[in-house]
Amino acid sequence: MCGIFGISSTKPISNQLIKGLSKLEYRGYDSAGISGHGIKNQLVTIKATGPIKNLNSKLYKLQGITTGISHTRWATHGQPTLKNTHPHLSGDICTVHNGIIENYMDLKSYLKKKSFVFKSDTDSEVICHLINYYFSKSANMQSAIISTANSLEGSYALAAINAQTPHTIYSACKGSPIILGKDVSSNYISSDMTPIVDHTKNYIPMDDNEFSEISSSDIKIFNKNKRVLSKPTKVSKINKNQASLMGHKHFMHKEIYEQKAIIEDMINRYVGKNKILPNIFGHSTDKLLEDIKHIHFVACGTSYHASLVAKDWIEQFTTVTCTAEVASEYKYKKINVLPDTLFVSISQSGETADTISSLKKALKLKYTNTLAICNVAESTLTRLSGMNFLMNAGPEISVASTKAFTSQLFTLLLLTAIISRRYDNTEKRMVQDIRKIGKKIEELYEMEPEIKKISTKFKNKEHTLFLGKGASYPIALEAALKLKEISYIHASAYHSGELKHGPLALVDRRMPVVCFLPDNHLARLVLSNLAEVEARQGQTFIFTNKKIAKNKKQVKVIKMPDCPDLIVPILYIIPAQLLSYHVAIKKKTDVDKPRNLAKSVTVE
Ligand code: F1P
Repeated sequence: MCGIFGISSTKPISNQLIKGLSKLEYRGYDSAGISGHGIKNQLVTIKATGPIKNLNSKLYKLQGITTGISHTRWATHGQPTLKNTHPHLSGDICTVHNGIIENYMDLKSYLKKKSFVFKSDTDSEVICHLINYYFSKSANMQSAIISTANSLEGSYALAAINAQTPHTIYSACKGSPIILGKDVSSNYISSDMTPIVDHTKNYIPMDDNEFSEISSSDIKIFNKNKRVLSKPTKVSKINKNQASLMGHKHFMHKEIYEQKAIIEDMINRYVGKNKILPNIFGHSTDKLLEDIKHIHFVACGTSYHASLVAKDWIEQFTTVTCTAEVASEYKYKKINVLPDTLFVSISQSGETADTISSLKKALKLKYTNTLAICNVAESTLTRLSGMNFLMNAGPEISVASTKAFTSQLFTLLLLTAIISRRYDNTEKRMVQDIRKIGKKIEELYEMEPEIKKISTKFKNKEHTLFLGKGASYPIALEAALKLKEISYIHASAYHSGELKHGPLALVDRRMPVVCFLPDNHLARLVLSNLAEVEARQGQTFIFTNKKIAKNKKQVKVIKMPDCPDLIVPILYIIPAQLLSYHVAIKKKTDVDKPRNLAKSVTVE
């Protein structure tokens, strides 16, 4: 979603701003703009709808600027048009904003009465006029930004420049992140580390209700009382080369193919001969996990699907009870927390607004502790959570999550094994199964040519059904989500036993039905459900092993390698990811940046 990037330097920065904006592209956006101090410090602004490269023809206007702010906008209030594109301008002040201003209508009518003229339909424009209004009273930008923040309800990460106070970028944040990058003769402001690591690894994350003022030589952070805060500078672990295609056509394809190495690396780091290594979730966490009786999982989208698999695993192998909630629901629900309950949030980005506000709510409840399973070290979620587990899967650029999902599953498998330690030999048996994952993934990659062929059958479809049972049901949900996200084909997932309670009405010879059918104690039941589909001539595509495939000659079977049931969810999703990828390629969609979607969903 929206991204902010700004630089104050001693050298010209327009090309660096464009490059930085491109690094934020993966978050999702539909228009972009840049403002900077031009000749005699007057503000110069360029804007374009569509891809960032549309700014290139206007870039000459920013030649020589040394301080500027830029923005990628993902439309919420107002269409993706030029007038709604940030930066917004009011008098001598320019602003960019991420988040949602909930009281913008009230503020707008107040400002209109004070003769401010609104040019956009956005909620964000009020910020610019408010700063201008307060600056006209105090002639002090710090005071103006603090008064503006005091008037705003909702979430914001904002950056501002003022023609009257050149070479300085001001910012404030609440509920939406801002990271400040620190270098020798340049300083940076950004929504995340991705554009900053090209220049420096030194950074300071801003916390809610903090304000900052950066110039090429200085970073000042202060609170609402203008008290200057001394915050430590951190060193980022992000490697700038991780975010390149490495010969693949799309990031999604590259990320699917990274899964084997990521999991093998996690095995090396966390799995001993017969046991998971001690305290992998942090200091003294094994003791904490030994006493846990309940877990509340909270996440969104793909991460939520991972939590559903974890619920199945943990309840199957231990006596710990679990709930898995979508974060946007958890926030608004009455939550009963029993003694010895652990709160677990799961998020690739660590910046998903709903997940962050759920964690904030959880921190006020009587949980034993909070654990965040995340892929981004310097994220808001990891900063707030009591315990953290970093998956270290490397930056995931494709909006449709793949390697983050299997890394989440792997982490949750480790969690299951640690909890199962209380019972006889369970952990040892699990470790033996876990050690097989890497090799099995290798076999899955060999299926790509076959999957590519099958994808032709989906290309012209408008609807598909996905079926699963037990831990394969969340895999059906995730496979359906992948197809929807990147090929725009409607896909619904059902527990296979639920078919006869409604969805069967949709099945005829035109309906593709994809079924995940691992060879386990549930297979017999799923086969009966499939018989109901076949009787109505639905086109079945069954992911199963050789043994079951033998009796299914009349339908399309995609043969999966034999594997222990425990690791089925991690393995079965990978060919489904490849299937969605190839359908999307055939439909010529924008695989890595599907329409209307964002990688970091920073609004609630
Ligand atoms: C949650 C999520 C992703 C999805 C997309 C939008 O993000 O739903 O699963 O692929 O990128 O956001 P996160 O909390 O896991 O970062």
